[in-house]
Amino acid sequence: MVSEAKSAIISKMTLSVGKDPAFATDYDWFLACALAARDRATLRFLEGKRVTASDGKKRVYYLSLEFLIGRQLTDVLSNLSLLDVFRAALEDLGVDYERVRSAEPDAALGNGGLGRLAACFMESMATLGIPAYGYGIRYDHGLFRQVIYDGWQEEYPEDWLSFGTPWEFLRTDVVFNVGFGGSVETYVTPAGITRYTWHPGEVVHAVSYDTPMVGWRGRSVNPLRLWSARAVDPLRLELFNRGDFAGASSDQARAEAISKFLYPSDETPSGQELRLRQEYFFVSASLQDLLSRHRRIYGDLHSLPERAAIQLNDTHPAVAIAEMMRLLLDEHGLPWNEAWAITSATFSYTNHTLLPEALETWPLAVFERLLPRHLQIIYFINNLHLEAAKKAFPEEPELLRSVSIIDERDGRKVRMGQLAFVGSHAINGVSALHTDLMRKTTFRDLNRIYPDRIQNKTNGITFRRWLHQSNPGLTAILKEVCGAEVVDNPEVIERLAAHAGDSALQDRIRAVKLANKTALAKVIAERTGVRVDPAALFDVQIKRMHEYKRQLLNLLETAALYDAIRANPDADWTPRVKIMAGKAAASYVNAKFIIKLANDIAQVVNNDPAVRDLLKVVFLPNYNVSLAEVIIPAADLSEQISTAGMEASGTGNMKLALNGALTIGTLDGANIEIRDNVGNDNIFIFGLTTDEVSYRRERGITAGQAIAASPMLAGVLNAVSGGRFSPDDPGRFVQLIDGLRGADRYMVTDDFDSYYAAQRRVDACWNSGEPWTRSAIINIANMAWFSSDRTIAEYAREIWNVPVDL
Ligand code: NTF
Repeated sequence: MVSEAKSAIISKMTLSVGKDPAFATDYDWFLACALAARDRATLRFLEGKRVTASDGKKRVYYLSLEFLIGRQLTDVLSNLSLLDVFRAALEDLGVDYERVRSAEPDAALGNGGLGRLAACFMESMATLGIPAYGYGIRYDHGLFRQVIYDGWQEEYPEDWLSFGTPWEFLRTDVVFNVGFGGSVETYVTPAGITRYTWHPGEVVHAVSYDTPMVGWRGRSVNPLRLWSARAVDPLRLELFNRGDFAGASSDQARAEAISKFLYPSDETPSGQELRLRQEYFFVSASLQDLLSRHRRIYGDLHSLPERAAIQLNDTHPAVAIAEMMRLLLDEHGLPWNEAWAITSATFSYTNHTLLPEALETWPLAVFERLLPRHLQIIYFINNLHLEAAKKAFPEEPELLRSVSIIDERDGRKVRMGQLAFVGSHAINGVSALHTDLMRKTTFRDLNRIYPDRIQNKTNGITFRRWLHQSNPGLTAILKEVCGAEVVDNPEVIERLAAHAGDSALQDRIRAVKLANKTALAKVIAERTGVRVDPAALFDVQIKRMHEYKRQLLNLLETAALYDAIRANPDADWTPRVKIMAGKAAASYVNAKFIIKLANDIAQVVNNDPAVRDLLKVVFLPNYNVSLAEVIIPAADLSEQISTAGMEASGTGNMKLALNGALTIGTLDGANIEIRDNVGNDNIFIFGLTTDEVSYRRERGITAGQAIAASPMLAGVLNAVSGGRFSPDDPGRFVQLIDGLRGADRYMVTDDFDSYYAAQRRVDACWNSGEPWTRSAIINIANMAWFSSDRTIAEYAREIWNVPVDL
């Protein structure tokens, strides 16, 4: 096996990379290994496609504008059971696998939770043997690279594709035309039926690239099909010949802009026309592709719902509802009722956020200019939908306003959430609380009209990447204590619980954690210059920077703790390292100030000899999947402190608990289900509940009371806004802190005291040593349910109607 791998790698190095192994760089070795690994996935990949077609198996199509994959080499090798073989082969060649692995750039085609969930789901679908296609955009530039300069975030373009990627196959035969703009022609057939033809004013090509997604033990390999935009005519020769070189390629630039870059903000749509072009571009290509596949295999489109399930990952691909109708009506000549029955039986939609500002809408004028025929179809869908609503609730004209796909308030808009809901047979939230809030708030009225549509599918994470690959030390212990089958069946992790009090096991768990923390300490030193003690409590908050996620609450507590230590340096403090990482959308001013505050606090605290090693503060730049893989196994405490009701689920919370971090968190998103699984004694819950948050919001209760009631809070707000951490610019944080003194939309001040108290419970528990490790073990033992295999099995059974054995 090892010698086979060796010759495969050498052969790729020589004949595909074109390098003499003696002169190969780490990146060359990565390419050679990736190509050799891809070969081993490819046969399975082609076989899977053949079998699915010949057996008439139902396919799942996962439409997502984001796939946050990260590096793939270890994932692919490990899922093909080839990791040890390749490592040994490289060693024989005198090459270090770690360096080869690190040479791969992250595929960062996503912003955060939503995109990472899509990547975990692709892996789980392949693992469960579900025939699935992921459809998305092959962005030339993924999420920006974050550099921290003088404490401020700066954004630089990300370049994962500049040298190509060895994982993909270009499909020169799978190219579709995607139209924009133009006009709609109406005509009446001899049979008296009105028909419509769309004449787009502009057409671009969608070219496809397939990346094989390998399931655990290579059970199946599914394609991730990403579309790249190309101009139909790359050069306008008449302009070129006249010497107008820029003009000659302007069509090309306009077309290719579509797949140039990922929009870098989550939770707040950009509202830009280019974004709508991206959405429609990948949706249209994907639907044309899957319809042509269906027709090739089955002939008739009426059987689509039995053979295909299309999942909309949030509203970003929701225009698919209108595009499917257009294709069925205008291109395939189906009557409206049949087209609608096929569409709504095939689509389902996942909602990932209820933040009001995050719900996607498009001004009618923009929509009509870009997609005139789709707007007609949407009007038609809406008329029928409102008729049905009127019939069901004749006494409630108010209801029509809330369920309408067209928002009639200030400036008419198309609401993508309503469109996705109306066109789908199943709509799901991503945690129990979030789904409950969907029913009660945003989709309350739609839920009354279609009471059986909303269901819950609590998120999950793939244990292959987030446990086996990123934490081999812990995985080895689990195999020994729970049995080697643990890597196939996470449920047996539960066996660990019986040994939670075993001091030998506790010592081993602590030793693995310490080794992981030592590795992280090294990364921290390299990237920030700060030296931290691996024996200290590693307190971690890693996620996108957002006010609702309340990094600011964490930082205010840090500032308060710093003062408390200075005031009483000889008390029995718990040495802590506060570790924070995350990107802010480039235009999100407050989030960028919060990054600056983290860095300013770090400057002051880390250079104050009075606190010695009792407190260190670190902001790690450029948070991405690869950095997460180093931080998560090294965390002791997981910060999940969003305002209750605002974090739809969270998935970092699951990764951290699975790796033995205890959670300090609010009763929000999947934190609630984590608490239910690990038990109240093994988690630090604090803060307002969702009901208390809405009570305050309704009554307009603002920060004044909380500040008046808490001298510590008042003190820390004064310190930060008075320039204590920004002596070079004392007024720097006045506005940020004034936001808390005024509306305090995210109730940072209300939760401050309770958070501070919960942190002191954390200290006490940590100082007691043994109970901490016991709790960590109980956390690990009870996280099996959060495997994305479980989540995907639920989607398969309850939404897609696809057989699955789990
Ligand atoms: C995110 N939503 C939510 O904020 C997270 O709570 C959740 O865990 C993930 O989705 C996955 O479901 C988004 O990223 C977005 F874009 F919808 F706002």
